[in-house]
Amino acid sequence: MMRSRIRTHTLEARLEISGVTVQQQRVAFIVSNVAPSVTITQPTAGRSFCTGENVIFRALAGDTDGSVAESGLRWADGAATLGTGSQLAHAFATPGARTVTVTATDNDGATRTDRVNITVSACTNTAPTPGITNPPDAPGSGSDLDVYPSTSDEHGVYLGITLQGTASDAEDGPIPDADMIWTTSRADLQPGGPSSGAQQIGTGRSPSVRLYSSCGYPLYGDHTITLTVTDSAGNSRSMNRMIRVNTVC
Ligand SMILES: [Ca+2]
Ligand SMILES: [Ca+2]
Repeated sequence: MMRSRIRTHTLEARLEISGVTVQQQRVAFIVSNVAPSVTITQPTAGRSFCTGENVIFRALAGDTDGSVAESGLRWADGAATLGTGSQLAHAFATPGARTVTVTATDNDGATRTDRVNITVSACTNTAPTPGITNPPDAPGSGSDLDVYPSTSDEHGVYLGITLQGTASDAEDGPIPDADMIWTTSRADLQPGGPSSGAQQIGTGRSPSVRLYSSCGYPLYGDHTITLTVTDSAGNSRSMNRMIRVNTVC
């Protein structure tokens, strides 16, 4: 959903001879303001949560001819405002299907909205809790990690990183490494696996991975890294980090 704004400007031309105006013309023209972009990066669509559980919402916004302030990102559940900012924690009190929207408003008042559908249930066996300690969270910035690596191999420029995660569950205790799955959103950049969408890059608490980059605009090497942990009852939860792997093209 997008709403743009236009601004009207007036250009005036005047021909004067010896201080006397002999011709004068005004031209009105319209400059459009490009609407901002906004994408919900967390949670992924279709996820289910328990009542009373803190759900972390994250969004990435941009504007090619202006800017979107933190206060310009407004989260809502239907008509009810949940809060503002690029990251928001909210616990739903009642079960049911929810469509959560985030609306980005740029410095000229144009808006764009993204939405995510989630389900809130009254859980009996609670879901496990994932955590990512490397890279650490950097709320408010475009990426949690933004690097220009000098390492490369036959597949291109890559960042070598040891991801660090945690996972615990109220009923199970620590989650086994095999039930901690790491993926990247950029299968198109990674060797092997599928050519688009998400690709698994590791398992466990500290997988060492290579994240590749690209010269292709506008995505470059923007990886959304997701840790998904699953308990013995089949409940799963995810957490994301944004890693930008730049390359000089
Ligand atoms: Ca704009
Ligand atoms: Ca559990």
